[in-house]
Amino acid sequence: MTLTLYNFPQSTCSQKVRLVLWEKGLGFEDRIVDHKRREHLGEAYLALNPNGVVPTLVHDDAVIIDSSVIVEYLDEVFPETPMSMADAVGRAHLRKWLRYFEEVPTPAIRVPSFNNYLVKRYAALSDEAYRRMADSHPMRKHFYRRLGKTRFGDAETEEAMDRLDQTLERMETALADGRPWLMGERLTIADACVMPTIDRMRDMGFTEMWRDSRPNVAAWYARYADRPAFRKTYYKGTRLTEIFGDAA
Ligand SMILES: N[C@@H](CCC(=O)N[C@@H](CS)C(=O)NCC(=O)O)C(=O)O
Repeated sequence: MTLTLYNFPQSTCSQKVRLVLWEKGLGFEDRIVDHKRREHLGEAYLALNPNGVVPTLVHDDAVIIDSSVIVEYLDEVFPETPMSMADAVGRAHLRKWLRYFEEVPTPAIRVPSFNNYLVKRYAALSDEAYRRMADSHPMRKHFYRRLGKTRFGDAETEEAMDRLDQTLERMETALADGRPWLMGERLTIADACVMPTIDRMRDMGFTEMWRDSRPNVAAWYARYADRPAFRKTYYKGTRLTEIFGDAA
């Protein structure tokens, strides 16, 4: 049995999957995709993942794409150390979190990440080269066009921060009454799917959004950060501040 994860060290979507692989004790080949060389947009990678994004999991001959799909797949195929719920109602509630994360915080976190750090990658490009870069993305063309080489507009930035704030508020409520994890006593893929967003916020200096005002979220972060799977996922070089230095 072989598992290969094509991923970027700093990508939140990749971090979701690494958290789950490590938590479940699954050995995998950590195949770093070379962003600088645009490997994720090359023919060989697009044959695996036509969306031109990471992560992609290859399990023996099966190619599985999309981080939330991958973590559900891993939990189904490798049921030891379960990270889902035993009953159908519990699984429905868990999936409700996954869909919410995909709809609300996952797109939102990209906005400050690009505004403050990732946009630096494109500063040296001419407008024409930037346009070509944007248009080469099968799934992110319009995203890069909106980013426009500098930053997203104020309205989009404010909306993103509001969405992140709502996510923290929902988490704070779900973690009330001493519940250690979003689904209660068990650490599930729901926790793994939102952790990279919260960790990215921490990395970008947004901790004041929960440090004093949302103690359940603060305790949840500290609890998760103490796990071996977390430390293995966030090895040196996986945070934006380590790569890009000060905010743009
Ligand atoms: N829905 C996809 C989204 C994946 C995604 O957006 N990946 C980003 C990194 S987090 C990416 O590969 N971006 C490539 C680029 O912007 O060039 C998933 O969850 O796997």
